[in-house]
Formats: sequence, structure tokens, C-alpha cells
Amino acid sequence: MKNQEIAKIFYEIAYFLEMEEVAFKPFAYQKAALTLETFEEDIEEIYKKGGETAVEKIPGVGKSIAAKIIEYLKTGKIKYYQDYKKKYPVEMGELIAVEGLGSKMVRDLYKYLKIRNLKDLEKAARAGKIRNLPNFGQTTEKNILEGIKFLKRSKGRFLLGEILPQTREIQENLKSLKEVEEISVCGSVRRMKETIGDIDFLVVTKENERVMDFFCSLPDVERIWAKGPTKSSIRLKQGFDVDLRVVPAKSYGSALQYFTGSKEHNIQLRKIAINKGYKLNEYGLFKGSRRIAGKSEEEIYKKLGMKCPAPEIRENRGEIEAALRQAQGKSKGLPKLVKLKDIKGDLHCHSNWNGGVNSIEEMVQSALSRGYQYLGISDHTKFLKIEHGLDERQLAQQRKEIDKLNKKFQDSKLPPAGRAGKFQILQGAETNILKDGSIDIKDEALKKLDYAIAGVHSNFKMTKAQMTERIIKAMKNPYIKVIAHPTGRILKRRDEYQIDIDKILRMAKETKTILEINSFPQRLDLNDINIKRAIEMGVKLVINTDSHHKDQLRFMEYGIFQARRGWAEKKDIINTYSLEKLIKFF
Ligand code: DGT
Ligand code: CA
Ligand code: CA
Repeated sequence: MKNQEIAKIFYEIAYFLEMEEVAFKPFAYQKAALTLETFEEDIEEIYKKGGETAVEKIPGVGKSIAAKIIEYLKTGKIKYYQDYKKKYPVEMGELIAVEGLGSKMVRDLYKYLKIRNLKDLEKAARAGKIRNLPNFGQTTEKNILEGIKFLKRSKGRFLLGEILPQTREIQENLKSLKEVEEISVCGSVRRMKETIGDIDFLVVTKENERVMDFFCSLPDVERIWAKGPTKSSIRLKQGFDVDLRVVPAKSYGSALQYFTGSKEHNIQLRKIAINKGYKLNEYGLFKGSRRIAGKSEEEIYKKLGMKCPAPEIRENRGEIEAALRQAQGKSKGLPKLVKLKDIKGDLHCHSNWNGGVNSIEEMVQSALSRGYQYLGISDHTKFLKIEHGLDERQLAQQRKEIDKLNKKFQDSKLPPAGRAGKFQILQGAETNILKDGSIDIKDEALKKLDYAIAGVHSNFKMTKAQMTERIIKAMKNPYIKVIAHPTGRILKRRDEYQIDIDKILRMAKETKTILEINSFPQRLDLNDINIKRAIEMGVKLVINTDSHHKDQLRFMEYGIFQARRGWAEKKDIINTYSLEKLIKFF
């Protein structure tokens, strides 16, 4: 699929246009990039089937952008982009990834210091050359160095959101081989960790050579690190590695268990085996030289006196003890983890009233197709100017449109098949927690919403005590029901801001404020450990997608994975509630 490649180029074009301070156009390219990036259909297929007209019909793609997509599909290049690259020979993707570095700064860094890439940037910052540039200063220089340090730390790991679609594609490909008897992904992908080092596959086959030949000639293979009858390892063009191991059917379960990990879980499990006088490895569970289990994971855990814990919680954070207790019929067994099908709606979505791509109605169609009972439109509010945040008057206008749409849906012949027979659009708003903890929208306007969300979108660098107080003050506002992305981290880009999470959790419980698990693959905030802690303290959570495009509603699964990694059950998540229960709750 070329969707991602083209999206990446469009993002870069947007940055180049911004560098030249061209009006409006950057937004058009960003919108097209966002659309392509989230599109489930293959753009190449769309073009093949429907030609130019079909490409132009994609929302957010006009005539001139469509022409560039087609140019890329035909020639592998876009001249417009190449020309910019010639004019500014900078590694835009690399530089812009540094937190706090914008396109105009990239322009000036190139103009004054000929900085083209991360290496140049680090050198110049270390030499103290950046602080003297107009509009930069010492703080910016320090922030740049911190940003680089953070990038280095997360290097070599990929977002689950980038990896999972690829994993599924490869798995389908391998499955199509008739010689493949069993296949499973294992490692951190099976555990649905937020970031992934490499993909691990496990296969049962009698035709090792045939399978390995096929694997090593998959489309997009860039390098073959190793190729053998039982283990091969490749690097894909997208930049990540894939391992494939072949095992006999009698060891499939034990290999699956072993290669799923985590390492910490395995170490603990092996101790239990040893205490029982067994030996556990990827070939099976052995008593002396006799294999007593190996075909399935369940069998192995059972022989060790345990229930089989879900892969997402195999991190040695108490799941082994819980699995033992459950097998013994004691209380505090394994959690009954929340599932995607438990979700009845999404409460954090953006429409084209602010920076989103789609109309409220288009967002609703997407929610209906997912069988939801409700959709909360929670657009940004006025403090966030770059997202075209709404003020009190615009919120009131939006309310009118939502009421009208709700009436329209009630009057039409809906519900479509598979839905619970009711649907309602709720009006929320993603308000801003200002520096002093106040909200950028007046209480009288908040009162008229179905619920209000609040989030920190500015002044990230405060002391721990200040930031904690700031958020607590927002939680104490009776109209603020949800705190969005509570720790503010962006994976591979910036750390959490400093907060006293225990204090926040205690206040969330006290003020009955819901904390969000944000499903956006770059956020996944709260993280697994904080989710577990929140649940233990009795804090309720919501899993939202933060969609800025109708197709992003599908990101819900990433929030679910994260929630499961944090041991969340259905009862802990408020958007598993029915419409009536939710409205009453608010
Ligand atoms: P990643 O790829 O860094 O995101 O993380 P994993 O968990 O996929 O790690 P990876 O790919 O190095 O290895 C896959 C699994 O194999 C891992 O989850 C557990 C198992 N494994 C690997 N090395 C060891 C080891 O030294 N000891 C034990 N007990 N298990 C290991
Ligand atoms: Ca791995
Ligand atoms: Ca591996």
C-alpha cells in the first residue's frame, strides 16, 4: 500500500509551504495527508478501479492534489515535492520530529547555519550556536537538545499503530500458503505493547524450505538478515524487522508461550516449573526427559497449576499470582478484560467545526457503522487557535445543529441492522486547562453541554506541584467530567509532563472525574501501569479515539489493547454503558 508513503510526502509539502508562509495551502496538504494516512482502502486500487475521478472524490483531495497522487502512483515521484527538496535540502521528517521545532525554525536553521539533519542540529546546539539566532535563544537551544535526547531514546522502536496493520497483512500473506498449518504472531505485538521492537511470527509446517523462501521474498523485503530452515529474519522497506520461526506441532504451544513473553513473565513461569520439578522451554514442559505438555498454551499453564492469562497482561505484574489463585478457585483471580465489542460509543471526536476533516453527520455515519449507541462531538475550544477552537457563541450554534441532526436520525427509518435501536449525538467540548487551572469556556456555556472534557494543551513545562494543582483545579470544576490524555505524552516525541499521578488519581476518585485512555496510537495515555493503578483505586475510565477524521474511529482497538494491558474490565470503562446509563451518569 502506498497510502503512507504519499501521506508522508504531503506532510512534508505542508511544512515546505509553511516555511514560505503560504496561506491556506499547508492546511489542504495536511488534510489530504491525514485522509490518506487513515484511509482503509488502498489508494492504488482506488485509482485502478475508478481513475482520476475516483481519486478526486476522496474527501479532502482536490484536483491538484489528486494529480500529485496519480503522478506518484505512475512515476514514484512528485515533481512539486522534488523541487522543494532541491530548494531546501533538509531532512524534514527527521528535524520536525524534534519536539518544539516548527517548520519556520527549520527554515532559519538551514538559512543561517546550513543545518540539514539531526546530526547537524545536535552539533550546532552543543556548540551553542543556536541561541544567538534571531527568535531562538537559550531556552530553545536547551529544548532542542532535550528533544534530540528523547528521540534517541525511542529510536528503533515503532508504534503499535504502525506495526499492527503490517503484521496483519504479512499474516494473511503467510496464511494463504497451503503449507502453513498454524501461524501466530507472538512477542510484543501479541502482547499489544504500545511500542514494538520487531515482529515475531511462529509457524507450524512440514515444508520449512518452501515457507522460508516465501517469507524471504515477501513484497517490501529490503534485506535478509538470516535464512535457515527453522529461523529467518528480514528487514522490510518500512524500516522494521520480522522474525519467523518454524516449530513442530507438538511444540507449538510451548513455543507460542515462550516467544510471546514477556521475558519477565517467562522467568517467573520457569521458576514455578522448577519448583514443581519440571523444566520449561520453547520445546515443551518436561518431567525428566518426558514431554508432559507442549501442544497448546492452556495445557502448559494447566500443568503448572494456572489459568492461562491473556497475552496483554503477561508482564509479571501480578498476573501469575492471579492465574494461580483462579485455578485454585480463590478470589482475586484473573481479570475479565474489556473487549472491543463492549464499547457502545466514543466520547472524544472532532468535526469540521474545528480542525477536524469531516462534518458531524459524516462522523455519525461512521459511529453508526460501528454499531454505537452514541457519539460525543467534543471539538476544541477557543484557546486553541491553531485548531480553530470554538467560543461560547459557536458552541451554542453547534448545539442547534446537533439537536437538528438528532431529530433527523430519530425521524428516519434508522436504526440499521445490528444496532441497539437507539442513537444519540452528545455535545461535549475539549476545553483547555489554562496555566492557572481555569477553563477557557465560561461555566454557563459548559452547563449547556452534555458533558465537558478538559485537557492540557499549553505550558507543558511546569513543576510537578504546579502541574498537579493545575489539573486538580480543573477536576474540581463540576462541569468537567473527563480529563483527556492525562499525562500529555506523545510517543517517540515527548515525555509525560510532570505530575503526581497518585494525587491526581485520588482527586479523580473524590470528584468523580473520569480519566481518558486516548486511543490515538501516538498517545495511548494513560499508559498500562497508570491504568492498573487507577482501577485499583476505583477511578473510572473512558476509552476515546480523539478522532479528527471519520475513519479514525477505528483506533478504538488500540485504546482497548492499552486498557487490557492495564487490567481494565468492562465495569471500569464508562463508554461500555448503555445510552441511558451514560446520560444518567453525566
Ligand atoms: P520487542 O520486540 O522489543 O518489542 O519485544 P519482544 O517481547 O517481542 O522481544 P523479542 O522480539 O526480543 O523476543 C520475543 C520473545 O521471546 C520475548 O517476548 C520473550 C522471548 N525471549 C527472548 N529472549 C528471551 C530470553 O532471553 N529469555 C526468555 N525467557 N525469553 C526470551
Ligand atoms: Ca519482538
Ligand atoms: Ca524478535
